[in-house]
Amino acid sequence: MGGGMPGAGHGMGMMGAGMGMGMGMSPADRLEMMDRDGDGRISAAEHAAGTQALFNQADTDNDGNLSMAERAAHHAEMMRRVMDAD
Ligand SMILES: [Ca+2]
Ligand SMILES: [Ca+2]
Repeated sequence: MGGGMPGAGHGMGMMGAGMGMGMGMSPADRLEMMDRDGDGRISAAEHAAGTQALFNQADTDNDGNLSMAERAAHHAEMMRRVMDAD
């Protein structure tokens, strides 16, 4: 992962060493992740950035498109994380 993410200079990735991969994330956690300025609300810009980050995560071959397989894989990964949370 990483590399080739234009404009992702700060924000996601730097915050909190404990979060991310492997931990089950509740929807609230995900919102919190998107809420970069921590005001408890997701602005359009924050939403766009969060969506872009998710897109980049799902676009594993970084061709700028989500194939059916990539979407399925990403969805499965999300489900797996949710299921793993215990
Ligand atoms: Ca906010
Ligand atoms: Ca792709």
